[in-house]
Amino acid sequence: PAAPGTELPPTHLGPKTDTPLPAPSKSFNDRVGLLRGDITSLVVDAIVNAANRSLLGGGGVDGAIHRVAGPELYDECQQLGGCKTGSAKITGGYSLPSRHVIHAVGPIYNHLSPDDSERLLTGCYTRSLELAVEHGCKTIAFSAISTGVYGYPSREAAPAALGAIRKFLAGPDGAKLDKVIIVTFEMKDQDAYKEYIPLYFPPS
Ligand code: AR6
Repeated sequence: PAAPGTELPPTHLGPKTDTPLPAPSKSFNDRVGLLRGDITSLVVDAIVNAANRSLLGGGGVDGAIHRVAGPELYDECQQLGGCKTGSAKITGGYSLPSRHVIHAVGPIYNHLSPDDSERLLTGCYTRSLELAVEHGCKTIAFSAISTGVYGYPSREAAPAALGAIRKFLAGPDGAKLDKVIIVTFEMKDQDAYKEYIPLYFPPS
């Protein structure tokens, strides 16, 4: 069993319906957790969507989030005027159990140099964390931005994401967040995070 204090707080996570949510696999310290499952079922202050520049929906996790949130999410997204790659915008969560959705636009891996991709992916994580704090969020759950249709290799995306999260948590606003949850869907991303989380967030 995990050491006391390393479990995800049960009040912050739970299935929306009676579909069982997989148990948190492991939390590597008290503020960063890894979970494999459907991000649309999480009861958190904000979930982070892997969107595109139009912010008007699509496939993958974006499609799943819009399906569960309902048409009001699309209506709000239409007012936002899109979003630049490497940045993010925030909306309400509507019929989702999460209070907000942060729509981050990751890089399309093959369109850019690895350095530019990394800079833009890092920007998605940093901007999402800033937006969460600006809106009073204490708990935030990230999808594995760009690792699906956008083709970012999971073993390169995980360290970029973790580096940005660690830098933010160590920075001036880091204490404002109680929990950052990384939500994976496919084993390749779960495996990458299992490998890298202990390096970026060593167990205390
Ligand atoms: N919960 C959590 N993660 C999920 C879920 C889910 N329900 N469904 C998929 N994933 P992708 P991208 C994971 O392709 O690569 C869309 O069409 C998935 O396994 O959704 O950033 C947008 O509109 C992967 O690890 O996003 C854009 O056009 C991760 O979510 C484009 O795809 C991201 O995969 C963005 O591509």
